[in-house]
Amino acid sequence: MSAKNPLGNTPNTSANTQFHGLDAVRLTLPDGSTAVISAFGAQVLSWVPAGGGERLYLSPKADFSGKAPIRGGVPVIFPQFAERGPLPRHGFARTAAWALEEWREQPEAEEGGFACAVYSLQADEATRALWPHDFKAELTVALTRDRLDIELEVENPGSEALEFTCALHTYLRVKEVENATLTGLHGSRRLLPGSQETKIESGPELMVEDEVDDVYLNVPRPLLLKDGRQALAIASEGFTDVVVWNPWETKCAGLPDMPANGFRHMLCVESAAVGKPVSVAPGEAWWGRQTLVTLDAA
Ligand code: TA6
Repeated sequence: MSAKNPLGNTPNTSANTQFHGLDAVRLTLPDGSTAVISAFGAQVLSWVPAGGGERLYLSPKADFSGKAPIRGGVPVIFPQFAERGPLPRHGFARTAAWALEEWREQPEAEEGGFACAVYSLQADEATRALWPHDFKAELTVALTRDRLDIELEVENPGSEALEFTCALHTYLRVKEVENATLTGLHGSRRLLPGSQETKIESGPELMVEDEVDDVYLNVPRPLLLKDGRQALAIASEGFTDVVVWNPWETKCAGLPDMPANGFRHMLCVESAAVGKPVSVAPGEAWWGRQTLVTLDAA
């Protein structure tokens, strides 16, 4: 699909492209930072900040057929998180063909430039068959030197309140998950598996040494993921909750689109609205944003 690009398409700048056979946009800044977003799922599949390496985990066994969810990057989970409702697991947005509305770049902007892409998805026969509601969703991905912003906006064009759960299911790449630490969740309430009860997280930092699949409610502050010399700040706006997931060895072995040791190189830290579904009044809109910023040691 071609979309508006007011600045034209010149070498070493952003471009419509193909990624593993899928229509995609590659955002590129003069400082070398890049991000790739596929129209299938409006899924960010790669993010390389200036002077650094890949920061998202994309499984080498991911399915790019355009018929199944892609394992890695940042799947957009909407309008249902996991199995919290009657829809297919994690809803339909991650397997939908989103429309590329626009992409643009301002390479001359201050601090190394700016590029962004905007995708949209609206109710059609297929979504109404699963979820009988009108909606218009927009996913905006903005790249600057050391920062990636991903924003999901959902409008309610209908005449009744629109309720949903959602997440940006971000697969962060780590060198070795057992050496990574995640700070910022202390004092937040963690939902106990299979119940509505919660427990206050008391540890100052989270280390992953086994399977983890936890929902933290109303997380009030940005998180920090440290992984050797790499560090990443993870901030959310609009999304109240955070989900942390690593399948560990046994569950990973049961995932046909993951290599056996894949769990060692990923940690999902998801900005989510899960504990309390989002409710959007007729004619109104909701948005949530996840911001990733590299703070790597020089
Ligand atoms: O967000 C965590 C989670 O809901 C886990 O329970 C885990 O199964 C993961 O998502 C991946 O789900 P998927 O359907 O992509 O295999």
